[in-house]
Amino acid sequence: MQGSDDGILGRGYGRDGGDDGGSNVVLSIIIPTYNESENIPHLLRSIRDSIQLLLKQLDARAEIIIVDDDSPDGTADVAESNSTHITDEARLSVKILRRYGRRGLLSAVLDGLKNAKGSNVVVMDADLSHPPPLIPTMLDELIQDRCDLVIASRYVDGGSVENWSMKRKALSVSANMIARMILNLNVKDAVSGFFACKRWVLEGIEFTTSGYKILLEVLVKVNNIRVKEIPYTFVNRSHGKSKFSTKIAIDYLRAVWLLYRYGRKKRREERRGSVLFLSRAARFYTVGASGLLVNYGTASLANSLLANVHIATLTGILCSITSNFILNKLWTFEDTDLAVMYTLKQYSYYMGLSSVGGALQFLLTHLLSQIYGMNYNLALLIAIGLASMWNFLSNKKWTFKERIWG
Ligand SMILES: Nc1nc2c(ncn2[C@@H]2O[C@H](COP(=O)(O)OP(=O)(O)O)[C@@H](O)[C@H]2O)c(=O)[nH]1
Ligand SMILES: [Mg+2]
Repeated sequence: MQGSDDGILGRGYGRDGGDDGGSNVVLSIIIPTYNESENIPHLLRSIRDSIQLLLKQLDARAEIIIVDDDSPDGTADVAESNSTHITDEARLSVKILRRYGRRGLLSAVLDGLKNAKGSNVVVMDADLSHPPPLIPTMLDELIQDRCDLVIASRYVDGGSVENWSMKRKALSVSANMIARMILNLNVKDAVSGFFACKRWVLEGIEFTTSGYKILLEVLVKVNNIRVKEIPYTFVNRSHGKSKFSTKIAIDYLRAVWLLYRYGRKKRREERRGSVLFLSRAARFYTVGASGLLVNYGTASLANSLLANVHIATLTGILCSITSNFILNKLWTFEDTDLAVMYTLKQYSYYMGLSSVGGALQFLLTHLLSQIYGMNYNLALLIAIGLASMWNFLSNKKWTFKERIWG
C-alpha cells in the first residue's frame, strides 16, 4: 500500500480543500474496487443521489472511500475524474486510496477503514449489485440507535437475488449455510458483502483471516452487539467480471475453519473464566472463615493479656482483617507484586471496601428486621450473604484489579 500522503487523493471537505478533520462526518462508505471502471461513474452518482437528502436533513457530511488495487482498467483514474462531479464541498467527498502490489478484498476494506472518519461505516461492492438507495435506511437504523450493525440481506423475507446462474446461487447458499452452521450464527445472510455499522464495531476487531467475507469475521468476533437484517434484492453485475474464483472459495473455507477454531478457543476461555471465578470465590470465603478464628483467638488473647474488652475486640477485628488481606493477596488472588507502597495501597482499599461491607450488613439487618419485620436471624443471614458478596466482588475489582467475571 502506498503511504497515505501519496496514495490518497482527497477531494476535500470544506473550503480549504483537503482538511476533512473528521468533524460531523456521519458516514464513510468503503468500496473496494478491482477493474470496475465501467461501474464507478454510475455508482458514484447513485450514491450521491441516494444520500444527499438525508445528509442535508442531518446537516452532516459523508465520504466515499474507494480502495483500488491498481486496476489495469484504470478504475482509480475514472473514479478520480468522476469524483469532481459528485463532490459537494459541504456534504460529500471522495477519497481514492490506490494500493500498489497488493490484492485482496478484506485487506482493501481494512485499509479503507484506517482512513475512515465517519462515525458510521458502510461496506459495499462497486458493481451495483448493492443498491445505493438502501444506504439511507441502513444509516437511519444506526443513527436512531436501533442496532449497531445492519446487514443488507438477501435471505430474509423480502430479500432476493436477480439474474444469478444456478451454480452461483448454489455456491452462495451453501457458503452461507456452512458459515451459519459451523460458526453458529444467528443471522440469515452471514456472507453479505453489503452492511453498515458503527465504526467502533469494526475498530474493535483484530482481523486475522484473509477471507473474502469481512462480515463473517465481524459476526464471530464481536460480542454483544445488536444486529438487524433488512431485505434487498441483489442484482447481478451488468459490467465487468466477478473476481470470484476457486482460490477465493478455498480462502473462504479456510477462513470459516479459522473462525471456528477462534470461537472454540473463546468458549474454552470463557469456561476457564467461570472456573477461575468460582475458585477465587471459594478461596475468598475460606479465608473469610479463617478470619473468624483469627478474630476470636486474638481478641480473647488480647483480653486475657490486657483485660480491656474494647481494645481486645478492636485487636481481633484488626488482626482478622489483616490476616484476611494477606491470605487473599497471596492465595485467593495469587498477587505476587509485593512492592511496599503498592501493597499498602491495596491494604487501605481492602480496609475501606470491607468497612463498606460492614456498614452494608448493619444497614440491611436493621432494614429487614426492624423496618420490614423479618425474623432477626434470617435478616442477619441475608445481610451477611450480601455484604460478603460485596466484599468479594469489590475487592476482586478494585483491590486486586481483576475483572469481576473470570
Ligand atoms: N481492492 C480490491 N477490490 C476487490 C478485489 N477483489 C474484488 N474486489 C472488489 O470487491 C467487490 C466484490 O467483488 P466481486 O468481483 O463483485 O465479487 P462477487 O460479488 O462475489 O462476484 C467489487 O467491488 C470488486 O471490485 C481485490 O483484490 N482488491
Ligand atoms: Mg459483485
